[in-house]
Amino acid sequence: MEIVILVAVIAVVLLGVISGLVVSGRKKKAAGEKPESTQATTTAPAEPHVGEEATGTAEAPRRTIEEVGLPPAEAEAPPAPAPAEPAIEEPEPSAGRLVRLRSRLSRSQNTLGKGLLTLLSREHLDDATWEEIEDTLLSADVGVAPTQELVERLRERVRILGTRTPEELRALLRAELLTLVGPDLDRTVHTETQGPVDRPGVVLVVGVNGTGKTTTTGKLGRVLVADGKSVVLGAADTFRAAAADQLQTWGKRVGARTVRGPEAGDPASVAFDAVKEGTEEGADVVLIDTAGRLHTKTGLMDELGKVKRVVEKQGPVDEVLLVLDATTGQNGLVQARVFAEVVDITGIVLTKLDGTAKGGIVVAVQRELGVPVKLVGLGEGADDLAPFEAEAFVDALIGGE
Ligand SMILES: Nc1nc2c(ncn2[C@@H]2O[C@H](COP(=O)(O)OP(=O)(O)O)[C@@H](O)[C@H]2O)c(=O)[nH]1
Ligand SMILES: [Mg+2]
Repeated sequence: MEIVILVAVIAVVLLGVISGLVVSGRKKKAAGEKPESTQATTTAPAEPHVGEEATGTAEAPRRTIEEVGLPPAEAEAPPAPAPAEPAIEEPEPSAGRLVRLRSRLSRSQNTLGKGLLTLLSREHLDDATWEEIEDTLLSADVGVAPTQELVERLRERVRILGTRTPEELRALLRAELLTLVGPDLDRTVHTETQGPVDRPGVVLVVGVNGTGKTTTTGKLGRVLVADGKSVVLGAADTFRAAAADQLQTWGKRVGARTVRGPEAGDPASVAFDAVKEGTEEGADVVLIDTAGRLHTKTGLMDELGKVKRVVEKQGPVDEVLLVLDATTGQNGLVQARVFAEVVDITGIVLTKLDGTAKGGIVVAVQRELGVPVKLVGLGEGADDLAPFEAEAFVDALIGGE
């Protein structure tokens, strides 16, 4: 019996010794510099084959457990900062942007001014030349009625002028184009509440998908923040989650909060909530981005009309901006007409004027709607939205100085 107990004790002691050895072996492996090379400790270092990198670890002098420093404990490291929120940007002020961005405009535009000046400089301005002038204006999207008016006035003034120097012609054309564009129209974007009520100004942004509504809403938010205003964005384009994300991204960059609803939710209720929350938190302006599906006119009418009506339960909408892609020319005018029937447009934003758009569209769309162009988009950059200035625009049309 005692022998049995003795054998058992010996077995237990032996087991303990063996397991102790195994554990210390493992520790050494774990402390090795290259865990992937631990095989080298159990198998003879293989000769590297041709093309293989010799790891060298097998030759490295063994270190004792005391020599091996503990790997820096991750738990002790200061908690990694949450994925860094991008720093809030300080957008540049919007004053004078059109002058600064004029070169973008003139890239595609000044063919109009140059073409007209060349034609007007001809020795004999016969009917054929006047027709050419008319065609030049029409192909620059100026529109039929404004073109005829301009040609008539130019004919009259050139006749009175008699002989004409290039400088005189340039001044004459500049003055007439300016009259056409409307130097005295009120192009203020109304972002302030009318009247004594203390609530945010409300701006509704409408237009066909792809024209640049969300981008414009984001850029306008930046302009307002640069002017020291607090802005709340309403993502009332609820048809695609991506649309709300896109708006939210714009907002985050300048510290403007975005109110959004469930995907496929009711756009009008998101718009309502945005104004309500903006009012509660004392924001200066609420900008509401909408969806612009133009499947059916009645569908659009129902939806946009409802958005506006629902927002108006809390007070009037101060500005309704229609966003038009300037490169779509006459097509844009057709869209403009449809939208104008649905909501009272108070201002036009012409986007993509930096591209192949023709400047005449400014004249045509103002005529069509009787509403001024208030802002122009001159690129995809965050600060590429400029307040429209008639003089700077006409100078860009005529080109050079
Ligand atoms: N070149 C240029 N691209 C623009 C301008 N405004 C918007 N875009 C681009 O047009 C595309 C559609 O814009 P988005 O705001 O999503 O249109 P939405 O569907 O009306 O909301 C995007 O790729 C924008 O970057 C502009 O002024 N110039
Ligand atoms: Mg959009």
